[in-house]
Amino acid sequence: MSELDPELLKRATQWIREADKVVVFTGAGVSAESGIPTFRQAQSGLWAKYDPMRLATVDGFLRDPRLVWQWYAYRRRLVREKEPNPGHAAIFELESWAGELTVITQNVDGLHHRAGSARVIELHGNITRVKCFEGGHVYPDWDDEDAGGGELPPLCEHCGQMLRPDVVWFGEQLPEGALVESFSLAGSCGVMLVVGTSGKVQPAASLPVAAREAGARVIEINPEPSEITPTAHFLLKGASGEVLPQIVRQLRK
Ligand code: BV8
Repeated sequence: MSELDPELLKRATQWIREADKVVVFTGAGVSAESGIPTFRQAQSGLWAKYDPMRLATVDGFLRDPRLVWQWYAYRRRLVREKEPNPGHAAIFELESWAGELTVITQNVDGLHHRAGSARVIELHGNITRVKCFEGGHVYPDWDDEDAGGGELPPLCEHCGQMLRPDVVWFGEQLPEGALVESFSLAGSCGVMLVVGTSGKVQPAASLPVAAREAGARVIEINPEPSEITPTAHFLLKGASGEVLPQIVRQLRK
């Protein structure tokens, strides 16, 4: 385990203690230690030859609905087999020390909910929820086994349209309410922890900038520098499943 600079660790815990409102903004890196590949890691196996950026679009789905549906069914199975990791658990535990803590996540795997976090804003939707193509009918907690071996994608039982994952694809607007609430929290929090994101996807990646501009203390947790690093007060260089538990241990002292 990489030991963190004790000075930075102390500063992080002091800032968290002093903050009335803390936001933890997460990306795919926080789920890496759960065994869920990050968005930009090369896909493995069957999916290695596909580019997520092309599959996670309306055009990609319309071009080959069956393929895109199967990609998401594969990812739903993967997510259901995996568990939250010590990083998710530490974020849940931070709720005991921070005034009001909200998780704003770009991830669609639902692991923050499963780790017990009380307030989670899912900016890009949730892969275990599906909806009909026009979006009117939603099927929470979709089970691919129940769908049986029928045509893929399945059709909506209410309107007959193709079903699709209830996630935000590239080129699609983020859920209005989630976005407004997230920028309001960024503009009013005392501390924003930015965990496991490359900072490449907009508008989510503008949240740390909004927080810094509004006077928040911004701390990044990532094994590598990212596009967020210039915006952060400092980077705690390491895996979130190792760094976050060290912060919680320090807070317990
Ligand atoms: C929008 C759901 C308005 C799907 C996702 C041209 C046309 C249209 C739009 C655009 C355009 N140019 C730019 C845009 C905007 C576009 C965008 O940002 N493109 C980028 C890529 C150039 N954004 C959009 O389209 C958004 N909508 O703008 O609407 C609009 C509408 C029409 C026209 C114009 C504008 C919608 C974006 C949402 C896309 N959906 N997910 C699915 O999952 O299938 S985003 C997807 O990427 C995931 O949610 C993922 O979380 C997210 C961001 O990536 P990261 O989380 O940062 O993951 P990444 O792999 O990149 O990085 C992992 C990091 O973890 C690394 O830094 C690594 O070092 C670190 N790490 C690794 N291990 C660990 C770790 N950290 C800690 N611990 C570890 N152990």
